[in-house]
Amino acid sequence: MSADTAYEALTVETLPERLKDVTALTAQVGEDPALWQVEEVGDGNLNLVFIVTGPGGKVIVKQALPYVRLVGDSWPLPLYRAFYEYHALIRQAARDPGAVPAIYHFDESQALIIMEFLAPHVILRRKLIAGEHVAGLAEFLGRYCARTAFRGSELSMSSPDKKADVALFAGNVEIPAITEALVFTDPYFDAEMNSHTEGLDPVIATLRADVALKIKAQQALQRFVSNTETMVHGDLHSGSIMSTGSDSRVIDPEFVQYGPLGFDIGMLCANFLMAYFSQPAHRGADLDEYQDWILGVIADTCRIFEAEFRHLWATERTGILFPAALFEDQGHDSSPACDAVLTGLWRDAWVVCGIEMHRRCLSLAHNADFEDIADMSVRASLEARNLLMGAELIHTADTVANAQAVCALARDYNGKDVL
Ligand code: SR1
Ligand code: MG
Repeated sequence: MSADTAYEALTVETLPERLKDVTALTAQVGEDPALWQVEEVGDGNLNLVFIVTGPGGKVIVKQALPYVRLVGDSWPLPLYRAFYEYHALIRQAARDPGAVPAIYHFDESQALIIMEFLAPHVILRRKLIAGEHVAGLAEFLGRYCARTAFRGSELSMSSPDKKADVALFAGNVEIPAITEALVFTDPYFDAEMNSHTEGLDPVIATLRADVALKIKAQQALQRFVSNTETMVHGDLHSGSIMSTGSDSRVIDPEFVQYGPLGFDIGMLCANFLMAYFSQPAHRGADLDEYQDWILGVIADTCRIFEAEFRHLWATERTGILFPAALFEDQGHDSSPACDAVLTGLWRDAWVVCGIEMHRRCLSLAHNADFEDIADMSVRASLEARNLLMGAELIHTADTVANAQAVCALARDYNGKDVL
C-alpha cells in the first residue's frame, strides 16, 4: 500500500494481499502471503486486531475503525487515534524500556500499527478472573507507572520538549472526550448509554444524590482536562496489560494525553480493587488466598511506584521543576518537596480510583470481572460493595494514609452486606 492509499478496513481475506509489500511485516512472518494465516481476535471496544502467522513467526496488526466497535457506526470515532497510540508507544518504550510491545510499522493513512505478538501472554483481566498469579506484576507496574509519570513530566523533560509534546497530543480530542464523559460524568446521572445491574438502584440513588461527591468528581475532571503534568496512558486497566505467569507488558495507549501524575496508577488500582470485590463469584476454597494476593499486588505496586519515583527524583531531576539550584546546591534537602508532590499525586490517584470503580458498574463499557457473574443478585451485592467503597475513597482521598489503608478499607467493604 502506498502512503496515499485511502483508508479501508482490513479483513481476514484482504489483509495478505494488502500488506504483502510491507517489509517490516514480511521480515517477521515470511514473504509469501499465500502461506499466511490471518485471524481477527479483537475483543476490545474499539479496534480490529489481527494475528498474522507465517513460516517466520507471528505479528499483531492493529487497525482503528472509524467508529466505536462496541456501539457501531452510529458513534463515529477518528482514525487519528492510531497516530497518537503509535507516538505514545514510542515514548513509553523510551521511558520504560521493555514495558510495551516492539513496534515494527506504522501506517497513518490506514490507521494501522504492526507490533510484536506477545506469547504466551494473555489479557491480565482474564488471569485475575481465572485466579492465576503473575510473578513480578507489582514490580513491573509500579516501575512502569513511576517511570512514565516522572519521565514524561517537567521533573525530567526539558521545557521545550514537554511543550511540544503537550501540543502534539492535544490533537487527540475525541478519544479522551470518551473518558471525560464515560468515566467522570455519566456515572453520576441517568446518562443515555448507562446501564447497571438490577438491584443496584438504592445504592445508585445514594451516589447520585450526593452533591459533594459530584463536586469532587467534577474537580477531578477539571484536573484531568487542564493539568498536563505528564503523558498518561489514559486507559490503564487490567485489559490493557498482558501477562504470562512471570512477565507483563502494557498495551493500547490510544487514550493517551498529557494529564495528572496520579491518573494511571489510580485507574490501575481501581481495576485491581474490582477484581478483588468480584472474586467471591469466581473462586472456591482458594478465595481468601487469592483476594489477599490481589491486595498484596495493590500495596506492592504503590510501594514500588513511590520508591521508584523517589529514586528518579534523586537521580534524574533534570527539568525545570524543583531544580537542584534551589535545594541541594543551597544545602537544602529536597525530599520534603518530593513528599509534597507525592501527596498531591496520591490525592488525585485515589479520587480517580473511586471514580473508575463507579464508571465500570454504571456507565458504558463495564468490565468482565463483574459482567461474567451470571447470578444477578450475587453480581449486584458485589458491585454494591465496590460502589460504596469508591464513594468513600472519593470523599476521603485527601486523608488516605497510603495504599495499605486503601486495602484495609477494601477488606472492610468485602465483609459487609451493603445491599
Ligand atoms: C466507547 S469506549 C469505552 C471504553 O473502552 C475503552 O477501552 C476505554 O476503557 C473506554 O472507556
Ligand atoms: Mg483499550
